[in-house]
Amino acid sequence: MEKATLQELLESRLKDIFSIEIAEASPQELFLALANVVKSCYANDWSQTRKNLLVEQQKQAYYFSIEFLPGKLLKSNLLNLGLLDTAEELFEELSFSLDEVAEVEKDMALGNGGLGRLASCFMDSLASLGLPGNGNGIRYNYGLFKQKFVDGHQVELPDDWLRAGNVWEVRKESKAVDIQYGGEVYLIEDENGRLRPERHGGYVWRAVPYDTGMVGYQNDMINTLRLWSVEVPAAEEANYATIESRRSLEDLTAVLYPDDSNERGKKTRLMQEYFFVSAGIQSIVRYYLKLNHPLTMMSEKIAIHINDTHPALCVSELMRLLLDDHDLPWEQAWAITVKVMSYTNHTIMAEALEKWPIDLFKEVIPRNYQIIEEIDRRYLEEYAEVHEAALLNRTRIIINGQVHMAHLAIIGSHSVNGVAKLHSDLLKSVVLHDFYLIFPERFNNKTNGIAQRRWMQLANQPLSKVLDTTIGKSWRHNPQDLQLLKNYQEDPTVLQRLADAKLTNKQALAEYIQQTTGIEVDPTAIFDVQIKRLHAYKRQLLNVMHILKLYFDLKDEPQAPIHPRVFIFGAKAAPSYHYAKAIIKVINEVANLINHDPTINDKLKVVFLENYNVTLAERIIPAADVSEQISLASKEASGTSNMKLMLNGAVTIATLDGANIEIRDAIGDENIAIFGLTEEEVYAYYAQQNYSAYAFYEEDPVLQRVVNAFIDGTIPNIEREGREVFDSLLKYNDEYFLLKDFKSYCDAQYRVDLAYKDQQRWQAISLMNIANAGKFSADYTVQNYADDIWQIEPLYAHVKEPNSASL
Ligand code: C3B
Repeated sequence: MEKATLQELLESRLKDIFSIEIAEASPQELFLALANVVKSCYANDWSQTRKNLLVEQQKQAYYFSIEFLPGKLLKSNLLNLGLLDTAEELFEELSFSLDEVAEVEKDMALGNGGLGRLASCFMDSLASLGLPGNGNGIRYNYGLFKQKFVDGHQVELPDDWLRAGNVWEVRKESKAVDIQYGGEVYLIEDENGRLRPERHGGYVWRAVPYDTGMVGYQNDMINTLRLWSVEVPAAEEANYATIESRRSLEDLTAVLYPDDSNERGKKTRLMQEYFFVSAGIQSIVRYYLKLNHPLTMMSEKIAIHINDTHPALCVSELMRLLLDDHDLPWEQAWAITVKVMSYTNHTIMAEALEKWPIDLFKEVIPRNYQIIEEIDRRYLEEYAEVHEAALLNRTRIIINGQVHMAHLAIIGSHSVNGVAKLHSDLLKSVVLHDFYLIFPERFNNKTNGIAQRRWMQLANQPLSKVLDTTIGKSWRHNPQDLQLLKNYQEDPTVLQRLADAKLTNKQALAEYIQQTTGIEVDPTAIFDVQIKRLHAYKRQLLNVMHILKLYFDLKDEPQAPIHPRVFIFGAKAAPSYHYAKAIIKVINEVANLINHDPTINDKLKVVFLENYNVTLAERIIPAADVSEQISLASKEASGTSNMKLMLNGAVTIATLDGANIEIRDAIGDENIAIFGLTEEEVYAYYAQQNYSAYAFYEEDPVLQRVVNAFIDGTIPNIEREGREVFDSLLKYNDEYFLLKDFKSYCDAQYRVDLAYKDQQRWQAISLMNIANAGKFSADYTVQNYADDIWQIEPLYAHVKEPNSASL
């Protein structure tokens, strides 16, 4: 599209919506008008995609996830439609900045962290590969809370993202479905001797879908992210006459639960899970019936993915529809279900493996409960002759009055995968070992990936430009073409250009830090970044301990040859996660201490940026020199910020955990700073039960000084929190082995400091990180899901751009 055409469209939208001219428009008005233009640019392709899928009867995948974290969509839609440059030029001509306009958009934060962001990266890749794959989730009125720091403490404020409306969504009233809750269900024998459910009492709520187009990268493919919102069914208006009764209904899709690992026992959460599962499955079956294909062949047209255990009810809900509404015999319904379903596990943390009390299940979804009981009974019966009773009792779905959602998902799916090699191995050998004995063929690995177009081109324009002029533009759809950069490892011009791009990004972040926190940071310092949810196992505390060590080193020897460093944190803690909140307070007070100590001479700065989200990640990641991936080995399933930071040229300090191992394998030991216990060593400690945090503390005076700092008044204002930290390390024997890993972590940090001082070497390492990051594109991950699990194929041929460079 020509610039002039875009301008005309923009002008006419501004007239239509606001009756104003461009010159009078505010960034808000420009955003809305431009977003509407963008939407109209893909409207036709969206309906065409749907039509073609129906005509071609192609198999489609449906990704069920209780979280999606798309972030802002304006620039990514412009990019994918091939309009980004044109829009940028136009706005510049009109003396506006596109960035300022894009800034207005609300960050769509319908997720907590890695799991939700992964779902959104997958949406991008599915569409960009031309693969028919749709998202199914919940349209929360309030996204993940906004984080503020008050006196160093985290305070949570509501994220009212929908207040000004959401320009991208389309309400599809005609596609609404009813969701049944509660009541009593009796099984009555019909004239053919078949047991039929008869429901007494209970209530019905309406699920209304809001669809958002997921725009493929310059290939005319538009998939759909369908998010469901609760409403009063038309026939029941009279029963919801009071504000209170309406509120209690509306509560269902009001808020995203802000704990990313544990929402045990909350009735509304279970109702949410059933809500988007039932709505999604009903709409899929309705669509499938339009194809006039026999139900028994459903797996030829439909793949349903269970993203973590939250949508595990997909299994019992599809069974319910096939049995109760379509009269299929149990065996047929079960065979269909298992072929259609697949499941991803995202964590080995026990608290995240959901279990629900059966009383709650019976109360909320009685018919699903009956079906789950029957699945459980038949499971025990079917495998009784093959496996020992003890094994079956450990793997059955209902154990000790609780429904185990992971068990339901595994028994009801043909594929179970982890999200990095190590994680998938641990599932087989430890966490889900019992299931592996029963269903070895179901287990596989799909290492996570990231959307390189968003995390490079959109987030990091300076670096994208260097890449484009050095190796061509093909990396956008052939991420492995980033390997071409390896040819320039010793090219001083290219290395300098990479360094310049990094500096530009660091200057921009330094400005943001100054504006939002008042802290001055020097862009020539090392920017050392740890951005992720706050969890004990991710060990932000280990990072703090190293910062304290450097602080003491500088106190003892102000001229110590340490390259200046800015430690940057971004992290939200679940509001109920007391210990994580204590760590936030400690980090903020350590920051206060160090940033205000003149004797440190600005050699160290600590910055904790508020309200870490996708948009903030897009600011921080391009400016990072060092990426902190320091979880205790075995605990981080994969991690994805490790991939984003690597792609942007940061050098990683890492334990051999999650995808860090694959990153190390891709770039070689010389381009990453590895430290700490291995997974085998961690498990050896568990087996021998001989870890003594105190022993490490006792023998290392440096460690003693650091650990004592939490309680000896060195860090002001953390009396309670400092004590909690101290006790977690010594009194409760340091669950995540920080004291054991401290020394090797400090050594790795020292190596990083040395490497940075040799800028030529540093830039070459950084280059190798960028060059090898293509492997971790979600395009490849999604292609693997498509080939191995979903068996879906592209609708349109993959559009390729000509590449000016070659190997
Ligand atoms: C996260 C894991 O903690 C990460 O290691 C992983 O990279 C991502 O999922 C994506 O697979 N995770 C999460 O964000 N929320 C959960 N409930 C479980 C895992």
